[in-house]
Amino acid sequence: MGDPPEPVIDLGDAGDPDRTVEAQREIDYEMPADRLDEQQPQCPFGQAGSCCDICYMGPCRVSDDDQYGDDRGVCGATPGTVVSRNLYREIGAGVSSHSHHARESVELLAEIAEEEAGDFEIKDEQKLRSIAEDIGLEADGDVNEVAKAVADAAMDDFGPGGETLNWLERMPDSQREVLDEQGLLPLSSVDQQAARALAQTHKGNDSDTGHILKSALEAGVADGYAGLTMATDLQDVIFGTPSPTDATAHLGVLEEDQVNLAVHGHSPQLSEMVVKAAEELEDEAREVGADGINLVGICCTGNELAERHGIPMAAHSLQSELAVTTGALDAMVVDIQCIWPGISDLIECHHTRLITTVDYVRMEEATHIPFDEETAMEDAKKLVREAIEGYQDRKRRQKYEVNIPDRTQEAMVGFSDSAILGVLESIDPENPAQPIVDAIQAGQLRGIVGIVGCPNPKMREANMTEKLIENLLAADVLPVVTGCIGHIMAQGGYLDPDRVDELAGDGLQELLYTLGDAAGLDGPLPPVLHMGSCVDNSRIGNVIRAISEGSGIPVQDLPVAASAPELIAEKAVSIGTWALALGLPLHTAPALRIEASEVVTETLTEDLKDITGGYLIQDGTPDGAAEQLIDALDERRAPLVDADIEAEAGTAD
Ligand code: BF8
Repeated sequence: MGDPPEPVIDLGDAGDPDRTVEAQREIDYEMPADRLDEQQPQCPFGQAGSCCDICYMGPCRVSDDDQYGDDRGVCGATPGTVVSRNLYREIGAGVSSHSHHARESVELLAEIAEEEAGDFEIKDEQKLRSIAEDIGLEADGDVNEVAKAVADAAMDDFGPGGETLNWLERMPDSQREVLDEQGLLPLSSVDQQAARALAQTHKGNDSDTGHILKSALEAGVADGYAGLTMATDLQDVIFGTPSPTDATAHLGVLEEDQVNLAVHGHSPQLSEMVVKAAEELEDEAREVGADGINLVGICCTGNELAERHGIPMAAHSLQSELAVTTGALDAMVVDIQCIWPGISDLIECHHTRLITTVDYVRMEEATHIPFDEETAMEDAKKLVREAIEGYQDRKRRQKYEVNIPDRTQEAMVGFSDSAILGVLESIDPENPAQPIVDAIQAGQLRGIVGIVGCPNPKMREANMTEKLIENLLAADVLPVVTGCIGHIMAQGGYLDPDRVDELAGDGLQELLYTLGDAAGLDGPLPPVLHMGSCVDNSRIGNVIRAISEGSGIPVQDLPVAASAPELIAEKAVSIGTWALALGLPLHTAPALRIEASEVVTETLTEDLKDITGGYLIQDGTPDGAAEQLIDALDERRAPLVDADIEAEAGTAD
């Protein structure tokens, strides 16, 4: 690490003169940004959330604002009904995706406990025991028995279960009490909660805007705990809890003379086994003339592999097609979520082998090789061998020149909640929350913002994420990032400790040096902390919980906020809803699709403050968003600083 990187240029920009992009144009394949242009003007009714297409009397356009439609649908639905119903459906899709993801880890843990999981094992026994304790189970004793009890409790959260989700025990106490008082705790089965989103919003069911929004919030809470937190918890138990490690980012990590194999998606079950298989088959690659196997990660799988193994982070999801256009990628193995269908078209013109592995995720033009936990190593080897054959194809009949961009950037990744709390604990072993509270009261730290989510071609050209984060850093706000934002940050050099002096305000600089020292680094922590994949947003929730419970300050009084500055996915909307339920100010860009309803807009931007403490900020500019987020942090910070001044005055008396 060291030299500042070149100015951030995004390979997804239509105007980018990058050679790889030129290669893409040669084959007359459109870039995401080109396709976005083709879609202009995009439907204003859809963007305002006014379009109701859930029955065949429509589609209707229903809005409080004349420009987006009439004031009633054919069935008499109001703008509030239509907008809240649309939003709830998005959240329902998000909670379905995340809880399904979590469930796979639950099933795997159950198999490990029964010693039926072949090549998988428990890597972090301590974390297993601490989860068991946290959710009220017996944490001592035989490790397989504890694992079985934890897996059973997790599986309960998918079935009829008890009164509420077991995993809600992982929520900060103060906020769980708030939600309980407000009647906002989710159903005891996350599967039911996801199905409820569809049943409740079917034509002719719930039309009460307030009630629909309440259910939507509950679904967000279910996502936060029986989706994100459960997934991260069990993944850490099975694959190990990340700690700070170095990784290299950007498409330049591809190697012309090696077998290049990209794993793309979200599930560590698959990618972790591919790591082992690639190590075992290194000789087979050499036998066909390659210098070795170069395993790289794309999107959240990229984050998962980087944070646990330092494996190169080749691309965020918006750059996944570009990885193929380099002509150097021999196989792309995908599992679940965020896999762009455009890749299918693209591989018709390239030697790259596109392989799907999960039954419910298929792609035209892809080969399907099922990945099964019971035959995991065997399956993973098949995948690696596909890549080795792909390499041979490339060397035999490369139609397009290999064109790997000359761009790489070093990054420090892997700041799991345990790693961060460990650093704080080394400063104050009695109370790890105290160093953060002290830094807030001393004016070193203005607040923390979790910056999460995706790279959206609508916002990429403006470098929305980078500029927002630069504004926050300069104002002594610490950004912690996950998901594809992690890739954007890694590629832009924001995860490089050497850039602290350049990017962070004076107070934050001091804090990062103190923390770096406590972490035993030879310098500061990086200006932006990479906390993992999108399910690892739960790690941000865990740090907030530890600070809140350790300091006795309720979550909604802490100067902490969330932002999805380039939101794309329904999953990101449900994560944002969880943040609102957790009591955080939440910024999104593009704006959530609620403009057509004054009631929904007012509820989420204002009224919610008195219900959960959270509220929505919508701003599509990095300066405006930063200003609003900083104002939100200052509003929460002021009473803490005043309390400190009063305490000091009291001591002086
Ligand atoms: O779950 S950040 S584009 S890869 S949705 Fe998808 Fe968005 Fe990337 Fe990970 Ni998250």
